[in-house]
Amino acid sequence: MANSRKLAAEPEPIELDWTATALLIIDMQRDFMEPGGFGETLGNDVSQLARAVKPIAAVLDAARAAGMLVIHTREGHLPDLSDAPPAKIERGAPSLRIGDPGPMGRILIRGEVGHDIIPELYPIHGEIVIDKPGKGAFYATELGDVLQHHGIENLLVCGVTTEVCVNTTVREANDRGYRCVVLADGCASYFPEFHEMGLKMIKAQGGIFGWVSDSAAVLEALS
Ligand code: TIU
Repeated sequence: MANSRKLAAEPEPIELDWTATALLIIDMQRDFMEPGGFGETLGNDVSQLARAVKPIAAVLDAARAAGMLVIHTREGHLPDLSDAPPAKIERGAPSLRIGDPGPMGRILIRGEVGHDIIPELYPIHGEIVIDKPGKGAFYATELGDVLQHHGIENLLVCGVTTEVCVNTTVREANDRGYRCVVLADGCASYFPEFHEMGLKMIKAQGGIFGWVSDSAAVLEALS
């Protein structure tokens, strides 16, 4: 395979054609990462997610240097909430619901400060940003068309949270035929035990949904 490199991963190393591989960074938004956003209003300790930022930044730098396709996603809704199902808005007992005004603007609404990507990982010119209304990045988005257009077969996946939007997206991608390698230290959850089990679910049964690797392995493979 031209341009292929072996990446250390579980349940086994994987040979990837880097020209057909994209870095997919899931929902590294202020609404999930910082106090006053959607994550905190759900009752979560947002400081649990900070550990993923540096590993993602290192991989993002390497991917940019290698000319790899970089795709960022953002979960959120239109200001009129027409793409937010009542079942999603009504769920649970958050202190602020989707669309309510919070300290970083309206909760999980496109165009608000809280909806945007954290400064450390901010997209640069030429990188793709996919706005998604759901947990999975394929549902009601152009992601499938974008990947097909760029000839992508493999995804390096990182972001938050491990068991929600990362897991949902990896399952969607796996069913669409993409090889998904999830970067363990580039993901995080508000619940450390869900992070651990979320990764185990992906790589169990011979890699039933994909592979699990880490930032150091990607940096090594790209060097
Ligand atoms: N609540 C939670 O863990 N996650 C989400 O609502 N969205 C994402 O994971 N991005």
